Amino acid sequence: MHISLVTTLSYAHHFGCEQRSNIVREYPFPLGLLTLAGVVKSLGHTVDLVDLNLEATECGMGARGLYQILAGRVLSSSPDVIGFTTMCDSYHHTLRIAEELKKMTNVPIVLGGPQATAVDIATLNGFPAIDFIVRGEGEVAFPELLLALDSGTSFEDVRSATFRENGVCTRAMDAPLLLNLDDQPLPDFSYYAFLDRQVHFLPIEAGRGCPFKCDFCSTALFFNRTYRLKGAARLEAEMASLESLFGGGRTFRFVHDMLTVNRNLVGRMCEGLATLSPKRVWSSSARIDCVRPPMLQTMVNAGCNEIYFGIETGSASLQKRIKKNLRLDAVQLRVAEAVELGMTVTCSFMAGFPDETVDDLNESLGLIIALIKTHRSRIAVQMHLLAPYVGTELYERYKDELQFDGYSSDQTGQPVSDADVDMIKRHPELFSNFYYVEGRAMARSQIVGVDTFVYLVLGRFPLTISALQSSGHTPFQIFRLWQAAALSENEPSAISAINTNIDVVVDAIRRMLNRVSNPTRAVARQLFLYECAFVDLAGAHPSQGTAETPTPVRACISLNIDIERAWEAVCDDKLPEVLPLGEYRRYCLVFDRVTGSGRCIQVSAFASSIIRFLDRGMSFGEALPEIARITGLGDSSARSAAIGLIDVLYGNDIVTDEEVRWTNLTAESLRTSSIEEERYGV
Ligand code: B12
Ligand code: SF4
Repeated sequence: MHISLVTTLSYAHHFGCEQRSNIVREYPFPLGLLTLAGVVKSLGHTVDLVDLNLEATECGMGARGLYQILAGRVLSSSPDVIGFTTMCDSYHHTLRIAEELKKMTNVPIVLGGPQATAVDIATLNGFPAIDFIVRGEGEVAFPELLLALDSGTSFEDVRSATFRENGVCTRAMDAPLLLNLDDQPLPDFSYYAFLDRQVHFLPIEAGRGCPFKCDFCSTALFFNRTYRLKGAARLEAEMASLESLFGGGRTFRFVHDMLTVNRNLVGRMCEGLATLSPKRVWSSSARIDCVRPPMLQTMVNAGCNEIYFGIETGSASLQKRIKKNLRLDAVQLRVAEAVELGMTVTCSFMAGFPDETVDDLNESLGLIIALIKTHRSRIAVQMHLLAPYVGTELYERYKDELQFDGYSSDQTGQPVSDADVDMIKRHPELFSNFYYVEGRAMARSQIVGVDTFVYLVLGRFPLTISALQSSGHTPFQIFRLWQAAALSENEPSAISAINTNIDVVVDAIRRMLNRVSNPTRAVARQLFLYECAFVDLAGAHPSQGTAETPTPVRACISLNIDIERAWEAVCDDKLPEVLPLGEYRRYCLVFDRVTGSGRCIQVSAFASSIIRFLDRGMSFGEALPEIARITGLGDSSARSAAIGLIDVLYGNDIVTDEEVRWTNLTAESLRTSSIEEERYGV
């Protein structure tokens, strides 16, 4: 049979793939469909893979009649069967494209994947366009369904199928879970061969299943809580196959619900991977209570350089209530161990649990700030609003209380049109992830924007926030101050993580600082100015500079912050003691006063000491020994080098006429002045 396998429609929003030729470094490959393509092709079927996101970006996401156009594309290869994969964020698109298809053809339409599995009966009841749903893993069930369709036999024996029989929705018995993933055909990535070397991160399914029972999580149930892990030989075969398509030297994302559950299996897998030549680099997710230092070390030896920890909440009591049950005293320890081993760590948090209190959220925000302060650029934090997924224990408990306000979690993540909203409101049982549950102890209005606050305020302005915190504000109070400032000029949706624009965030911080009155406001303001400069430096973080590596620097005539010392002071809660900040001199910040736009310029430590000199923090004579030390040059060569650099800085408008006049210097006068006699201090 010829099968059209169709992706979800959502990446364009998430990943900004503008054109087929301009694909991002990390493409969200539809791993489930590529896996199924491998399986059914090995059985003699042919497969056309339709990536709706590529198709939609070609004709424009907002194109008139988009669903019709996409349906036409699905039919273009004249399939005998159409199979959609599904996710909660994009289920409305899937259903509407299926409806368009049904107007054009009688070809059977099959849905599979996480969302259709969770809402199989409700979907068949509400949408006649859908003929079949395959629940859970597709490797056994989908070929059985194809066989039944081809031979015209009954669907009763198609395991894991949900179908209509005499107008009644019926579930066939479940297919057994695959216990051995190693012997399955390789996923067929050839459909994306056109990406060639553009993608750097490549996904590999390392295994399936998680035995834990967190009450908000839908994945554990999907794989029936049965943990499986592929062996090193299989993983190597998958990596080699991907490298043959996309080139060597890639980083692999090991996809697994919870890779580190079984210490022995992980140990064996890592031992195998450690012997590979060349050794491959990979990332994975884990629970902090399922990785002790020996396992972390083994993983690092095997090539793991990045780890993702789902922490969810910084409140010990909420940990228990959501059944995550992590011991929070282990968080800092485990993250420190991973960082120490050279890993990059991501810690993910959630907010918006129905019984979450202000204290709970305060503890989460406090833990996030503490993690950022301790680990700086080695750690990334995420904050997701709870999305009540169908199929979770939490959903079952609150499904009668779902409310919709158009402000969705980034776990749902995409803008919806009026027609979508209509559909979502008619079917809360299908689209629960777009809804929320009003908190018992905290109103929805109290947490709007907390996701943006963590990503863009704590993530980009940690010094500013820490300065406010050290003056006595709790993290929750700071969030509320920022939220009030952000909401005073914007609709709630404008500060959602999805739609947000960094300018909205920055303006709100500025307004918030104007409203705060406390002794450290001046400090917070200075730090804010400093951190603003980095907003333009994609990926750069103020804490990244060291004596060895260039520190991002910005031109601001009198703002010279020794950022290392400021960090230390903030982290030790000693900021007020080491005021005023203006006295700290180490790495200078260069701020483009001409455009006033906060243009960022990276300069070396050497250049920064020159600029510091020009900022009249010290005399040329005082600066020179340090310049000589940094450059390793003797005094006289260092002096020539410094003068040359000032010429360059001056010539490139990094320092301005005014500054040069202010220090009573010109490049010319520098050349002629005597070092000992020059003193341009305050
Ligand atoms: C890797 C991953 C991603 C990647 C890649 C996504 C992708 N399109 O493949 C990225 C980071 C981009 C991502 C993004 C998102 N993800 Co995600 N993601 C995962 C993860 C960890 C693994 C998915 C995977 O590749 N599994 C391996 C493959 C082989 O399994 P599979 O896709 O389930 O496919 C099997 C079956 O489902 C079935 N099947 C699948 N499709 C079809 C189709 C047919 C016709 C048939 C018959 C069978 C079938 O057969 C396959 C083989 O057995 C899962 C968690 C998990 N363990 O499942 C979450 C998960 C799928 N993601 C989820 C969500 C919510 C999202 C986001 C909305 C938000 C977010 N969390 O970031 C976005 C949406 C993006 C999108 N629409 O694609 C939820 C989905 C819940 C739901 N009810 O829909 C999950 C389950 C995690 C969770 N939080 O509970 N995700
Ligand atoms: S949140 Fe993580 S640990 Fe908890 S059940 Fe889901 S996959 Fe397992």
